[in-house]
Amino acid sequence: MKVYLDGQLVEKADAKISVFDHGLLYGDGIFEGIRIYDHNIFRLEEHLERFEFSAKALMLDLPWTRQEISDAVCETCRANGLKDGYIRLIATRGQGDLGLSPWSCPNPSLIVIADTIALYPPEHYEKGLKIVTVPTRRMNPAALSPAIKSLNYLNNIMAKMEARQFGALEAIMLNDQGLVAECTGDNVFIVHRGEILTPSAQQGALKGITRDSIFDIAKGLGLKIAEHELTRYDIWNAEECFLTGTGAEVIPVVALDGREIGDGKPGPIFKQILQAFHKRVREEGTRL
Ligand code: PXG
Repeated sequence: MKVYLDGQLVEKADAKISVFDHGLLYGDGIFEGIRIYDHNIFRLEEHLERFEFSAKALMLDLPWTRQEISDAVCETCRANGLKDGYIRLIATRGQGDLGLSPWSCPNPSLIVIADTIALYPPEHYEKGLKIVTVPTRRMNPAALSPAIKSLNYLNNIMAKMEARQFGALEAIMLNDQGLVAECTGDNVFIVHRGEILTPSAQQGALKGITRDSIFDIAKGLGLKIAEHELTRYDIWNAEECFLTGTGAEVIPVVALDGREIGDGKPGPIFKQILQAFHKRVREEGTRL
């Protein structure tokens, strides 16, 4: 496997970063997870835009143009003959002195890994996930904006570990007001009286790119969809529930905290959305 590292394609074993990189020392850096389907990179422009927004929020000046980053992503996929898979794009603050100050890091590093990812075992896509609510709350935006896809994902990692302690593969994270925000790396949707509802960014949801595409798909199918505050009560009373994310794609949820959702099986709206999603990812995208 070839990894893109600061302008060069190097062997995986040689793809190394300094221990003085502030990405390692402080989690000071940003990332994107991107999918490629049949040589089409799904919503690359949207991922590059969000990457730039994350950088701006961290005052991380990217010394590469959008086109240069896009070229690096495409070049890495081509070099690895990647047809279907997962691309991890990373910018670190770069090598510097000890101490938080980012000003000692003159050169950010750009990394692209083109590989595969499987977030959940395949049977859960058929039968549905049983998830739990965890005590770890989604980051309060007053402390650190959860919209930043930074290299510090400890908030979500804590939630993921708690889910596992409770025997589940995924967790509902509430925001500091107790409203449903999202899962550890996925956005959450419910179906209520036939309408698809999902929390807004204000309620702590990441503006997911898969989430965005679900809005387009639902509108195309003539289904009602809206952002809405959700509590656990709303999930208990939902007809259906599903999660979306680049890694997870679209996956049904059939139980929360030991309670069945709807009839405890993946629902008809989920199935409609999933089918349209699979079609769309092969049709749209940046062709390699
Ligand atoms: N919420 C959070 C906190 C995320 O990190 C999503 C929602 C879904 O957004 P997208 O744009 O992917 O639809 C994410 C995305 C991983 C992994 O390695 C994490 C994400 C994406 C892909 C893989 O666990 N996070």
